[in-house]
Amino acid sequence: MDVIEMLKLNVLQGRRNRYDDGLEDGYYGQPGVEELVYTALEQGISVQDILVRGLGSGMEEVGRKYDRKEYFIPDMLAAAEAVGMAVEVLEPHFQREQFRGKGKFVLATVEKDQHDIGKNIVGIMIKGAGFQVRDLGIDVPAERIVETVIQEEAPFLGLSALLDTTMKYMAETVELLEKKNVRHKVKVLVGGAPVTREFAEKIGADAYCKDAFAAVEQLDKFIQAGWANGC
Ligand code: B12
Repeated sequence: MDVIEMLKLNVLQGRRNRYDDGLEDGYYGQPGVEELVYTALEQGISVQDILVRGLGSGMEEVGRKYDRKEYFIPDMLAAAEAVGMAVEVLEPHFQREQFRGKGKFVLATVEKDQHDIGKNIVGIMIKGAGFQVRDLGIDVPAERIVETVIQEEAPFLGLSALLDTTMKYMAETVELLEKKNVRHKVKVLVGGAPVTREFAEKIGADAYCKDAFAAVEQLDKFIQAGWANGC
């Protein structure tokens, strides 16, 4: 099994490091997600591959298991913690300070939503692509998001929602941008498992992105079209 497969397996087992037991017996003492991330980096595997093919794909499988009622909330939490820790280890490896010139990107998980794994992956990838990311975290009210966009004069905003019940706060945020008369100054990207292209269009967002790669591609398209740095 290669290191990416082992990463996926250890996300599924919810093992942060070698001292975690895992959901099944027999793992204690073996490398967990933290050690495997270091091994992958040593092997020259890219941060994108570690994030998307290893951690992201492991979390997607966790989601499927939860849907099939094979996993429950504590299992999801253990997996999420393992991924969260790996993301922290990876972050410094994906900072290319010299290429930060593509513009500011404000990023947030909307109000009443605490899911942040996908958002964090998007944040790291966008940072790596040369944007200056201002991550406001989870459960962020529309007022705070819009205030930050205005203060930072950010040309890009990314909103994440993982719950049917919180998608409406994306719409609220876009409406507030209109109300404050700054909607024309910022491109709004939306994403998260329940979000669709149709929903994005309906609420007047500029783009729906199915994953972090799509987000980077979309941002580059905006820039090629002449949109950057507070247009
Ligand atoms: C992990 C998880 C949790 C963890 C979250 C931990 C964390 N730190 O994030 C915990 C255990 C806390 C949790 C809690 C809950 N969860 Co939950 N959770 C999940 C799970 C299993 C995985 C989500 C995930 O991390 N996916 C992996 C990442 C990599 O994928 P992603 O988030 O989709 O992100 C990618 C893209 O969507 C996109 N993207 C995401 N955001 C953005 C933003 C932008 C700007 C862009 C461009 C792109 C983009 O790019 C990302 C990377 O490629 C999903 C199942 C699923 N199928 O999604 C359920 C799921 C989202 N949860 C669900 C539910 C119901 C809950 C709870 C209400 C459960 C409960 N009864 O308490 C609570 C709600 C808590 C809250 N208020 O937010 C439901 C939502 C159902 C719905 N449609 O509304 C799901 C779908 C499970 C299910 N099938 O029922 N959850």
